[in-house]
Amino acid sequence: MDNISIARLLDETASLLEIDSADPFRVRSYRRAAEAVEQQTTQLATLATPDADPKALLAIAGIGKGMAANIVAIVNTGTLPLREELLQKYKPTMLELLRLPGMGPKTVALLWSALEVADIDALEAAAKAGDLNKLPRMGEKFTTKLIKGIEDYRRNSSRFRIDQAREQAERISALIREFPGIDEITPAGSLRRGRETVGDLDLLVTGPACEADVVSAAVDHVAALPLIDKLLAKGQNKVSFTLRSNLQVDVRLLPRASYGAALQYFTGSKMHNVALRQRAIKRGLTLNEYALARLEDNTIVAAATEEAIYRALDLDYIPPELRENSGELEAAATHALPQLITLTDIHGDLHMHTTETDGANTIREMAEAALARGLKYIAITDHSKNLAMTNGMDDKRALAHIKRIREVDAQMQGRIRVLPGIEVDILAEGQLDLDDSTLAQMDVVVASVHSRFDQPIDQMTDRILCALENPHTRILGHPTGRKVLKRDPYALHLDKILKRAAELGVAVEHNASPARADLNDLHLRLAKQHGCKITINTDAHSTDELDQIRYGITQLRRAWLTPADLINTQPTAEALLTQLRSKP
Ligand code: DGT
Ligand code: CA
Ligand code: CA
Ligand code: ZN
Repeated sequence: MDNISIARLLDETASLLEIDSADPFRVRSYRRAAEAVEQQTTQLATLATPDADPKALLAIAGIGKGMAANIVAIVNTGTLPLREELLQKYKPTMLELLRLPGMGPKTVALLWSALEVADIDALEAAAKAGDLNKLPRMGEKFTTKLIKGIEDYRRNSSRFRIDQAREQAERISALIREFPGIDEITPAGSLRRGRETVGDLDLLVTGPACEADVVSAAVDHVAALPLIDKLLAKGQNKVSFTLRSNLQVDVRLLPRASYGAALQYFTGSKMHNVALRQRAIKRGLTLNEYALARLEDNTIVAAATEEAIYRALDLDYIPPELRENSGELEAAATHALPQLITLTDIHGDLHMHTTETDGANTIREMAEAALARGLKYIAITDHSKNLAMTNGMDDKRALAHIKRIREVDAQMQGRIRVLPGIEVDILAEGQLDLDDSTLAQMDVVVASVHSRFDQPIDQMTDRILCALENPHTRILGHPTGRKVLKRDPYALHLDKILKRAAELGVAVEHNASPARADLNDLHLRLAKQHGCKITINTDAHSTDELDQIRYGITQLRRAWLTPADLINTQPTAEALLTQLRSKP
C-alpha cells in the first residue's frame, strides 16, 4: 500500500463523512491527513508495521493519535472501520453529486436509497427518464434545472479554481525546493495571469541545478515527487504529471540565462504572445521561449529577464494580469499602462459575517483579525431574515447587533474602526428585507440577491434597479450572483444596472471570495467605464477568509483598476463614509 493509495482512502472517508453531514472539522481532519500523507517521502507502510515505533507517524504534522491508528488500520487491513461502516450507507462517488446546484447531502442520500443513483451519469439517466418526478420535492422544474446543472458541471469540471490551483502550486513548489541548487520557482500560465480558473499548472524552475549539464538529477527529483498520481511525461528538462485531484502539472527546469524568455513565453496568453512576436518581427527580431534574438544572425538581444525583453521591444513592462491582448501592447508602447492597484492600497473591508448569522467568529475576533492585517476600518454586515438558513436577523435583532458592533468599535479605541452594517436581502420584487428605519441606523448597507435566481431577465433587472433606488442602499453585493465553475450569473441587463448605480452613487462590489469573483474582471472594466464607485470586499465568514482579499486584488488588476477607482482605498473610515454617501 503506497502513500497515494493511503491518501485516497483517507480522502474518500472524508467524502463519505461529508455526505453523512458530519462535523466539518472532522471532515477536514481526514482531508488534511490525506494531504499530509501524500507529501511524505518515506512510505508510511514501513512506519505502520506492528513492530514499528508508533511515534514516527505522530511526528507528521496533521496526524494525531486517532489518525495514526487509522493509517495503521489501512496499512494492515487495506481499509478502515469507519469507511466500511459509511460504505454500508453511501458510495464515495456521491460526493461529486454534491457539486451540482441544488444538491444537499439529504437529497443525495435519498437518490441512493430510492433509486440507487450514486453518480452523475446515473443521475442524468434517471432525470431524463423522468424517474425523479416520483420523489418528494423533485418536480419537472427541478429535473429541468438539474439536467442543465449537469451540463454546466461537465463543461466546467476540467478547470480548477484559482485558490485551489495556487494552493497546489505552493505545495509542489515547497517539495521541489528541497532539491539543492534550485532558487526560483514561478507559476506561469493562467495562474500567473490571475485568471479565476486554470486548466493546468505551469511551473518554471531555475537555479544552478537546472543548467543543461546537471539538469537530469533535478528532473529525476521532480519526477519522483511523492504527490504525483500519474506520471505523464519525463523529458530532458520537463516533467508532466497529474495530482490526485486530476489537476495536470507541467514543470520546466530552465537555465538562468533564458529564464526570462521562458517566463514570458509560458505566461502567455497565447494571443498576447502572438501580438508580441509580430511586434518583434517588425523590428527584425525573433522571440521564442529561449530568447529575443536578431533575425539576421541570431545574436541574443534579451533572455534572462522579462523586463529586458519588453524593453528591447520598446515597451514598458506589462504586468502578467494584463497580458490578454486587450490593449496592453498599445498602452505599454505609449507609457499609458495604469498604475495597477496592490494589496497595500486597500484600507478597509465592507462586507463580512459573524456568529450572529452564518459566520464562524465574533465581531471582536473579526476586528482583531482585520487589525492584524493592517486594515483601518471594517463593516460588519450580517444577513437579514429572508435568508433563514443563515439565521438572518429581523429588525429587532439587527438593531441589537448594531449596539454590539458599536461597543466593539469603542473597545478597539481607534486602532481600527468597526462600522455597523448589514447585508440585506433584495426580495423578489426589489424591496429590501428590513425596515427603512432600521437601515437608516446602518453605516454600510450592502443589498444582495440570495433567492429566486431564475426570474426572467427584465424582472431581475427591475428587481435590482428597485433595490438601488432605496435611499439607504450603499453597495450592491455580488451583483451577478455567479459562482465560479458552479453557477452562471442570473439573467440580467448589467449595463442598465451599472448605469443607474453610477447615477445614484451606489457602489458596486467586487466580491473577492474566489468562489464568487463577482463582478468579474470584464464587468469591472465596464463598471469603471460607467463611472461607478467600486468596492472590493471579502464577504469573509471567518477570520481566515479575510486573506481572500488577495484573489480579489488580482481580479481588479486584470480589470486595469488603479487605487483611485476603488472607494476602500480611502485612508480613514470618515473619508470612506463621505465617499460612500456622496452623490455624483
Ligand atoms: P490554461 O492552462 O488553460 O488555464 O491556460 P494557459 O494560458 O496556462 O495555457 P497553457 O497551459 O496551454 O500554456 C501556458 C502558456 O504557454 C500559454 O499561455 C502560452 C504558452 N503556450 C503554450 N503552448 C503554446 C503554443 O502552442 N503556442 C504559443 N504561442 N504559446 C503557447
Ligand atoms: Ca496552464
Ligand atoms: Ca500547460
Ligand atoms: Zn451574500
